[in-house]
Amino acid sequence: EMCKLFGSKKQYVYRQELPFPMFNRNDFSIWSVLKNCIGRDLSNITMPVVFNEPLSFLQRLVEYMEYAHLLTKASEETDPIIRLQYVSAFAVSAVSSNWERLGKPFNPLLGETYELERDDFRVVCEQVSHHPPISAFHAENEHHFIFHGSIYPKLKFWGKSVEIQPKGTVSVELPRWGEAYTWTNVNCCVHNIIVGKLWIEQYGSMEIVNHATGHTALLNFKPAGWFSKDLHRVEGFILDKNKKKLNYLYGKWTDFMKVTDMTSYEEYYKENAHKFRNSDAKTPSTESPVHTPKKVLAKMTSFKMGSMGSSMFKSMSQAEPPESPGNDCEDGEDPPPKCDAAFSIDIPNSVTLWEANPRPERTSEFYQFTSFTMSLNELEPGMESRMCPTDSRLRPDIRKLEAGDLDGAAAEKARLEDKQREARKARKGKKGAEWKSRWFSKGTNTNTNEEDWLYNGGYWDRNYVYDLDIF
Ligand code: CLR
Repeated sequence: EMCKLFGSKKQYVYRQELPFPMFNRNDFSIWSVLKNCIGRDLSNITMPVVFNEPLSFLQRLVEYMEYAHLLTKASEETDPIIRLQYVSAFAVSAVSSNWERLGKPFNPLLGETYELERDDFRVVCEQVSHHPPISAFHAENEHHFIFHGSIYPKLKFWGKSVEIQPKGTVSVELPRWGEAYTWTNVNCCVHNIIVGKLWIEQYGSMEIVNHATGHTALLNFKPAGWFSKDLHRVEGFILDKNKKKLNYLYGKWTDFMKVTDMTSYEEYYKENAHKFRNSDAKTPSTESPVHTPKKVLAKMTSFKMGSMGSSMFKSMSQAEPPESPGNDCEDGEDPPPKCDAAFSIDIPNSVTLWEANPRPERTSEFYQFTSFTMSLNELEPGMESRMCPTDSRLRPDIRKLEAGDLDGAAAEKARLEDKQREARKARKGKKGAEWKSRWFSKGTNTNTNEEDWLYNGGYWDRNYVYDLDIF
């Protein structure tokens, strides 16, 4: 079941701003909320609304689609190596909107849905599980691609940082070529929970597999480490099924991806070895997040924040150097590394696969949203009458935060979460009342043999007659 494209939408200009700028968070301490959660899974923790951004996590997932045209491009290429280059560029572009995004999206309610129709794709999402929180999505383009997956974001608090592991596989299918590609997104880390400026990092390796041909793209999202040269950098290779390197891919997840041939790559690094020397010598490990030594943690938890300034933490942990080398300086604050603008990698014979759109003018007043993100909670004309009644756009708490009503948002959020708890209680022990997702079913991803949530179809028939009342 593929979609009809909607020519009529072409005229519509999506909003570039939100109705109300975000609140200043300086008077609120994330640490005071999280200090009792060290080592715990934060996936379902309730935080004050001031730390939220006016989006549901389902909408945040649809940010994967901003550069969906790259999948159409992939489908239009006749060479499987070039197709994989574009799919890889898409995989990187899909996480580009996370740059400087430090708001927490609202946890979707069980049964919440979200849809988005654009000229070149349409996508439907559903919150299919609450414990653990799992969000499933299915996007399609009539001629070119299907993109689907289910994500369980696992948040772990390590003291100084929150590490986020987006568990779950995502898949791209190119029906024209009978190909399926799969990968898992890299982890991200929010630094400086206790003191300093929050900043976000994505790091680790990502393997994109073409299951039909055995080609893979092996990408490394580099940790910022101590050298600004590596900040946001992604690099890797396209390999054939015998692991022979065919192309070199490089770029930044915030910015662009390029590809070049192996000869140009080898020559460039030979000739420019001096430029890379120090970062080769001391690249910190990518394996573990920023762990705070146990001794320091023990002190921190028994320590009362508030009257005493946060600088106390700094001197305290400085007095207690880590026993083992971690991946940072362990002095309580990791300043967000600055990008070395003078440093660039420009390899001859490169082709640009993807370039990020500039952020809109007033992005910093609006949660650092991209232009695409600005429109995700927009009620487009005529939408209300055709929309599914469980759509995220109808959530009153998100709508209130967007409109600048912080107290109203907090009250609505509490009400909705309460309502969800009551509904769960009412189902408990009742035969035949078990929760059942509507648009997705639990199944096996035939490419990876892992558990996945697969689209049942039917959403776009727009026959929304059921009595689910979650708002
Ligand atoms: C990153 C890209 C992945 C999917 C994914 C899952 C969870 C998201 C994460 C992304 C981005 C960062 C995120 C996280 C959930 C909470 C966290 C939004 C989209 C925010 C930044 C945490 C803020 C709260 C702390 C400051 C305490 O493919």
